[in-house]
Amino acid sequence: MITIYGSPKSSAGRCFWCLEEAGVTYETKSIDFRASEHKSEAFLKINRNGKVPALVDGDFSIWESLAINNYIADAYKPELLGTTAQERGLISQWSIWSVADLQVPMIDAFIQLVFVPEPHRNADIIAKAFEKIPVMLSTLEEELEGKEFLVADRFTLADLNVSFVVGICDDIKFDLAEYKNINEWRSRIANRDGAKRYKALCA
Ligand SMILES: N[C@@H](CCC(=O)N[C@@H](CS)C(=O)NCC(=O)O)C(=O)O
Repeated sequence: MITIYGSPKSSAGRCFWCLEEAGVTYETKSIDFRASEHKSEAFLKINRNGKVPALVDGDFSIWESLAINNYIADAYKPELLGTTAQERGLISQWSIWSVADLQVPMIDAFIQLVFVPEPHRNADIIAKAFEKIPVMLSTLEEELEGKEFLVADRFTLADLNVSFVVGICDDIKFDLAEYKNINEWRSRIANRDGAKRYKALCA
């Protein structure tokens, strides 16, 4: 049995989505941060960093959301990982870019706009984040010109991992109206059964 630790509405969300795309059966264990369950002895045995997501599959455990998604795809739906060395390289490139570059200003803005009460928000952090985000969205917009998906001509982990981060724009109310290719790509992805099942988990 596969167990995923975390909530679909956190950074674990990309792993819940990947499990839905892979069509595997799994159980969910939410972690109570207020009760410091993530620092409990039992959970630290699963992820010594005391963070979610973490996934246990039988007697195997793994943490770090991108690595978890690679594992799920490799074990249960390998086509999500790419079928050639070049596809796998590019899928890895976009997936790493999504967390190492795109996600950084997104999370800066998210923390301020979602977690920090309005009177205490740091306008400078928000302004800097909103300056950086369009530069990276333009890169994505250009890449998607004339393409249905980021790598190959089908949905892969690159689309899942990158669109998961682009989805933060909805939470921070970053206007995507001018990004035609990104919007069409997001609609294409949102129509997938796996994406719909994942969205339902977040409702
Ligand atoms: N790079 C990690 C980030 C994991 C992470 O920061 N998770 C947060 C929840 S979204 C967490 O568990 N925070 C608890 C803590 O830092 O104490 C991943 O993508 O898996």
